[in-house]
Amino acid sequence: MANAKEILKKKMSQQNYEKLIALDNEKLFDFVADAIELTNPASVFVCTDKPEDIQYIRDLATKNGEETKLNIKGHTYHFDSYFDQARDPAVTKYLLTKGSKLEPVLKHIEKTEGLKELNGFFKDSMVGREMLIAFFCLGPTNSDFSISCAQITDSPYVAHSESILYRWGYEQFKKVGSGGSFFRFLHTEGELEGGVSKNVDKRRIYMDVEEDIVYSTNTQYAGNTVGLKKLALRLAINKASKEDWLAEHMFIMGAHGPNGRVTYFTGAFPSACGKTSTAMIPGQTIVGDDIAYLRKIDGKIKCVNVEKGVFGIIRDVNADGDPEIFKALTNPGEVIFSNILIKDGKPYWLGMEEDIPTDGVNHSGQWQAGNKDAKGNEITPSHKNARYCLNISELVNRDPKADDSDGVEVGGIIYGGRDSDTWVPVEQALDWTEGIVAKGASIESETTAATLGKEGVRAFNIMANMDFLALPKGQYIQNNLDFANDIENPAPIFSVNYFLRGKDGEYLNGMLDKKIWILWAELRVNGDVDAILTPTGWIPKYDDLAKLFKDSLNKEYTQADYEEQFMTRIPEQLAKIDRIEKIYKGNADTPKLVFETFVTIKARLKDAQAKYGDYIKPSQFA
Ligand code: SPV
Ligand code: MN
Repeated sequence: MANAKEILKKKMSQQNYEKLIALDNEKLFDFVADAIELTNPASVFVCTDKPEDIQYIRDLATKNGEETKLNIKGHTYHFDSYFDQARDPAVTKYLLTKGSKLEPVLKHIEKTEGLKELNGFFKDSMVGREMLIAFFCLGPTNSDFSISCAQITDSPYVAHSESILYRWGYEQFKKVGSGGSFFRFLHTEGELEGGVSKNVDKRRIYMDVEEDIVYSTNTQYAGNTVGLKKLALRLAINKASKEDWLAEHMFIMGAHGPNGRVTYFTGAFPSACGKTSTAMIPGQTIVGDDIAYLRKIDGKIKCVNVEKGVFGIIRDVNADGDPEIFKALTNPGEVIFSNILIKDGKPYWLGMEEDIPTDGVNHSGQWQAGNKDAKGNEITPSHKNARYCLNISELVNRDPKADDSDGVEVGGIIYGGRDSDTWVPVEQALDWTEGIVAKGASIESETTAATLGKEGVRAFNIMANMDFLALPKGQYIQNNLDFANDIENPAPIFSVNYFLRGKDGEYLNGMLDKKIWILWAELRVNGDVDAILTPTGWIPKYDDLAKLFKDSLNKEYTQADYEEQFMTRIPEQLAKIDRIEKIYKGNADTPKLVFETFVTIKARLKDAQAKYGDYIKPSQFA
């Protein structure tokens, strides 16, 4: 656009104009000028990395009512509309030009049509409001991993959340150079009623992977609006595929082994399946809890946390189960609570293990115990997907390398899901290929409140990244398989399952047992313990687990518990592989190696079945 600068000058104060112009990037100027023309804001604010600019955003969020201060210093809360409580896959689509190769595999809308629809929603959407332009960096700044981002939004809550969750990126943006590549996000919360998006039926989240732009409208829920989170993950998966690295829905944590040894693990689980609590296991250290980039550097797999904060599920966070987070949530520091119950300036949530008042204010408005919604469903005091947003630097268990621009070396990779009857609590895949195919690419999980729709339905979720795949599944698996090609000793891959149930339907493990599985994996990675070979991988020996339970949790772990938990369940394993194979057979570009791997594992399972029967104790393999 030839006159972008004129448009900017007309709408912006001298000071804000100068902040933008200092970035010397025509593509950015065009993006902003187009957005100004379309949305017609009353004013424009450019946020640099200066603390006073970030403070301006914070203050604006409370001034415009999107956030309200709580009793504890630095704490605020925010409500999303009753109908805007989770990511909405139904209206999250890719903008694709007709004939694009991605059409058959991605939920999409034709680009011209989609842009036209968006224009209708964005047109004059910021009249009377201040447009915020903020810059952040995905991954640490000054790093091979860094991706610069420009976010335009009329929601100070969104910009404030981003300032907690992402490294500030105004200075980093100067490195993009004139016209270079960066991610762009345009968001409007649309018309508001009582401070929340009114027209959530017109919520749209459209992504353009050709231009690296995401548009989001008529929604406030962070998973739909915070551009750098799951929206950028989709752009990054696409970019990574072209550049031979990986963008994953993974935590990163430091597992602390004997003699001060720290081994880093990345792990992918579907939403609300224990990813954050694994990153937060007591006695270990957290690098990140949600999104990781993995790159090969000097023959090693390195990873970084894309974020610097946690947007975590608050349900069941309490002093016993999650002491570090609970401490941060109950002491001064910067925290945004969303969709919890408020009474007398104090937040309450399900599972906090304190008495919850029988009335207060929540995402439904004035609330009383027993209230029902229009569909007759009981309204819980806090929403099941209610969240907290805080900076990892608020946590005492932050890993010292959390912001290291070189990343940390991946010692092991973990895949898990909500599985009541098949996988054992922890198991090491025989090699990289089996890890990628039979663990990561075979994740199934019972659905949760993190996305709209029915809960508790078993759903296939490749690498826990299914919701965010911006490329064909087969190509994504191939990228994962190929990733280790030129690595001498690729990190061992493990599966975990925290949700195994016994015959009576009760969970077989306690919340804290995950610590043992991770510490066992740490010992395995470093060659400190032997394991038992089963048809699906290596499982722990009883004595090693008993020692870990005793030393780390001061718990007696019985042989009987071990045998039930680590039993190989042949019929369930075979049925699972059949389900997964069927999915991949219906997928045009599945690599042959996927099917070959399943054939091999099935043959091993059937051999074992012929020898030992359907349900096999670990000792029978030993
Ligand atoms: C998830 O649902 O996986 C999250 C929260 O991490 S969201 O921002 O909604 O993606
Ligand atoms: Mn997530």
